[in-house]
Amino acid sequence: MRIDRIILRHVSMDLIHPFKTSFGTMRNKPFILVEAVDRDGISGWAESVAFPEPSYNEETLKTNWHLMEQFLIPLLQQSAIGHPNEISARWRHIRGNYMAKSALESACWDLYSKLNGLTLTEAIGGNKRELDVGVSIGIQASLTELLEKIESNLAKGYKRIKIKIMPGWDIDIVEAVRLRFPQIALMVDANSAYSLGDIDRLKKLDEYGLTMIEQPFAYNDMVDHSVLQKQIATPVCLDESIHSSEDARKAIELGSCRIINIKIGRVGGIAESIRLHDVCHKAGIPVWCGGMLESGIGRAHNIAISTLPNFMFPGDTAASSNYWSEDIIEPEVTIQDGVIRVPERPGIGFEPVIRRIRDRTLYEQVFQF
Ligand code: OSB
Ligand code: MG
Repeated sequence: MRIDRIILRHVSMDLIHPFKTSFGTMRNKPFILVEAVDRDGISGWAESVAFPEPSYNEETLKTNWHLMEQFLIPLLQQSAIGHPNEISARWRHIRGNYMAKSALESACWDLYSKLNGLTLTEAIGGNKRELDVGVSIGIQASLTELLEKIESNLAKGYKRIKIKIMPGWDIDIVEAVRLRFPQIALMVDANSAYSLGDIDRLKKLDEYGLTMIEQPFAYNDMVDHSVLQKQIATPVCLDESIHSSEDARKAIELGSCRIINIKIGRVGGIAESIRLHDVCHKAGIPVWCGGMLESGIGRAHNIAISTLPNFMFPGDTAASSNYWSEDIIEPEVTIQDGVIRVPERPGIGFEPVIRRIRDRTLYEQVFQF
């Protein structure tokens, strides 16, 4: 792969509905779009999933830009890249900053796939043609609104409902949802809103037949999660706490979880996501694909990674229309009867629409190779 230039764009998209989690409310989604252009003018695309504030993890849109500009892009400029699997070795000495690394690496995966006439799914080694899809529903202003939202998402076909919880919006809410929808696949995500002192409260969630409880404790904890997992039957799923295949190995050894949510950005890229997937597969720990309110471009990468065999639950890979009045790709991501058809065209399989991207771009910078 001979990269001619990398273009970073600060893009901002308005969400149709505000999305509230235990750490805050998002009304729009500013993010960095990465375009890696090769010498023949072919482009590989990806996005950084870092938010503007360091609330989900310590990264932000600006720290990602800084890392890419000052450290990561210069490392890519040093010499030609063979296979995208080689990329993470170039920045082995740079700690953390997973989302910044992932955005550049993922754009190279798309470019590599296109240059070799492969779908990203084929390049990754995935083999599913269709994926079951779930939806993540933020904290609502009232229980009535939550129940309505669940109802409309079930009508759209989503195969699993995830609701966000936090202290004061948890047991009673889950009980009411269960009463109204006794049979649905239901799970909760706390985004680290609890601590070990809340363990008795969390144990009550065991009564509602939840598919899993995602990240109840601190974003950097594995020990307290293992205490909880030993006391409940519902699987604990780790999200924020896992940044690598090594983290997964340790969490599994400690018994901190029975399921892991993989987000490509959180673990530093596609190559590391595959390694993490493989570690979990060997250990009998199923994984599934989380989401970060991505545009269609990030969503396309999520679809491709979800085709690996140990992705065993519907992902948070909802349709474009769940987030945006107009996405920046053609065709948009659609679901039918709760299923996404994996695209069959080269690379990410969706075409970025330059005009729509330009309309939403606040700032851009070109790095000539
Ligand atoms: O923890 O999975 C999460 C959104 C923002 C930040 C963190 C999370 C989420 C979601 C939404 O759950 C997933 C999506 O629909 O993209
Ligand atoms: Mg989560």
